[in-house]
Amino acid sequence: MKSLLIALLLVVPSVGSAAKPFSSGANYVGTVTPNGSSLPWTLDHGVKVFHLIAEPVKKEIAPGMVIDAWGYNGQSPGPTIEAIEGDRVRILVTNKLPEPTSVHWHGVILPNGMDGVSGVNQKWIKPGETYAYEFTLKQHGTQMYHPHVDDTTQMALGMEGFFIIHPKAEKQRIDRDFAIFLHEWDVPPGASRPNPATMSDFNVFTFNGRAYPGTTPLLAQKGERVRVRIANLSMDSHPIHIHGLHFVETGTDGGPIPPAAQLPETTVNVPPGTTRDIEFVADNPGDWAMHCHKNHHAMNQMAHDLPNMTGVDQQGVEAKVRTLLPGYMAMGKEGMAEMEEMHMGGPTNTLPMMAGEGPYGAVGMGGMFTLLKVREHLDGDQDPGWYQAPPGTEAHPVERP
Ligand SMILES: [Cu+2]
Repeated sequence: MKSLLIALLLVVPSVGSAAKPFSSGANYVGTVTPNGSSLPWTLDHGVKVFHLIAEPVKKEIAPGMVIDAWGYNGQSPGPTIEAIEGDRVRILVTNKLPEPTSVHWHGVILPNGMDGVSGVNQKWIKPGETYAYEFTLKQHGTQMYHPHVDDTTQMALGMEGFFIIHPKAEKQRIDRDFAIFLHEWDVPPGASRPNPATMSDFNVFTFNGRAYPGTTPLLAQKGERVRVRIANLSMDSHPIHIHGLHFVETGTDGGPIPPAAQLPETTVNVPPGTTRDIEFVADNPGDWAMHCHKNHHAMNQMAHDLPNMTGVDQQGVEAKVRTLLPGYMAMGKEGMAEMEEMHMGGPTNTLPMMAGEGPYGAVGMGGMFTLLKVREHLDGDQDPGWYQAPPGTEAHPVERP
């Protein structure tokens, strides 16, 4: 009986689960979207049916800050769509927004009428309506989905997601497959609604809608081959840097990069409107920083719009300002590192510019920052905690320089 049940479970097409929807029996691992999930599907006469619901979303950026975003199925970015090259897919899109929308399948080769540009390929999906998109996947790689109605508002508020098409069989063994969507927001300190009119002055930078210390680390076991897919529909490019190892860029939303053209790199620039796939062997145990290398993008809100006090002697000013603003603190003369340990109170619903606590003290980061944790052994998806450096392998103070 038990074996019959197991046989049935293997045969019956399963609804995708959040963690690894396609891992059983397939020639590849399912994609993990840290702080997100994959979209479940059902099978209708051989067609994989997905259902996206465009709707307002309460999104926690990190503990202490929730914004009023727009997204899909309660998430921003929306859930990751995973399918296989050759699949016939039907994607139902229900509009629960206060305005019309549509969905464009960025980089997917499909019939013109399925491309989702309102006015050009279809009518608006009005509030309350559901549209069906249906096409056969003729490629594999990392694609995206996003609206093509009122693009600036809808994407600025967080409407976007991965559309990952797995190959029928991976040419290269991949042990872990991660997907990270980049986004930048302008949320005035104390507010909860991002400003969609902002063109260049953003103050909240996120990996899958989370800013450090709200980002979940990426885990890998020593020797595993890891792929990270990175997508960007924001207004700026984001050079994403990983410490402790070298990687190669293996694909874009235009398809795989031939091996002869794969440059070794430590930073991959992800311009707006593109995806980048990188691969590496996790051969160096430790807690490795992974972050945007535009330094202000690895900081939170309060780092922005500050007067430049570096080197300014503020003696005497503090007392004078305190008569107007009780509790005012002069700072910044010797740089801003003191902020890392200060845990200052800001307006409510605002993230401190530098945050996080590590085994050696304040981490002092924010925004697009997370950790890649490489270990000899992992216990499933469980966070292994902080890396314990072997004795004699840490930087240390010395008596006589
Ligand atoms: Cu950046």
